[in-house]
Amino acid sequence: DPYRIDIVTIFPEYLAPLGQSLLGKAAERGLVTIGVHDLRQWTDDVHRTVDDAPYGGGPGMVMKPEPWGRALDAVRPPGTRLVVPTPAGRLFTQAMATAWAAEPGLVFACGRYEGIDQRVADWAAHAGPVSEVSIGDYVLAGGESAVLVMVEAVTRLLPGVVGNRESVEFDSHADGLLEGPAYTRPASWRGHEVPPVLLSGDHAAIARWRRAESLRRTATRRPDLLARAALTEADRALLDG
Ligand code: 6GU
Repeated sequence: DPYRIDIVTIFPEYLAPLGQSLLGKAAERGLVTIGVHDLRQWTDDVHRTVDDAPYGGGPGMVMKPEPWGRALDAVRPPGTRLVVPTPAGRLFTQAMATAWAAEPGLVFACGRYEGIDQRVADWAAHAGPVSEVSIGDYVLAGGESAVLVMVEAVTRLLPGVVGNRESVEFDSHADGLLEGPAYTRPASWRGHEVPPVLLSGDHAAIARWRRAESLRRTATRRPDLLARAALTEADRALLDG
């Protein structure tokens, strides 16, 4: 069966890019099925109201629970993970993308304004796992662009979606480290040279050099990742050297 993704939003047009490029091809090939649903179809008033003022006062509006309850009753297969994008969530990681790609599918609930009434996520836990996640330490106007990011991260891990399996195994973050630099022809360009080891034909030396670049780059740019990475004695020697 194809991997099934359903997205509920008040801005379905925002998800149009999901029909493009890698994902569009995966859908055409029957590897993934994506449904985008307008939350307003589950409103019950003439104004199709989806939000209301927060209890306790304060700025902004909160999304009402009733349309969300009806939407999830309609689109969420029992047991399917519900992902709620929110800047107040746990940080989305490559490890989550890998775990989610091994499940049968996902449902995304996109909030706008000041978020969705908390009882929706709390209630939804009766029917399966619920993940409230953020894609980084900055604030977006809504969850739609975060869903584009997460859907791309998950679907490129599905069997058959990316042609070259190795390009997934050697990704930045796959081993907890950043990838080092990549080069192609010409060997000399505007006074900048390709590192000579890459032209040497010495595969062991190239592998050692790449590991050292990956470690050095991670130490400089993401010391937080390096602190968590499983390093060998050889890695420590490369870092010191
Ligand atoms: Cl998932 N949603 C919103 N609105 N802002 C964010 C975010 C999500 N992740 C980072 N900032």
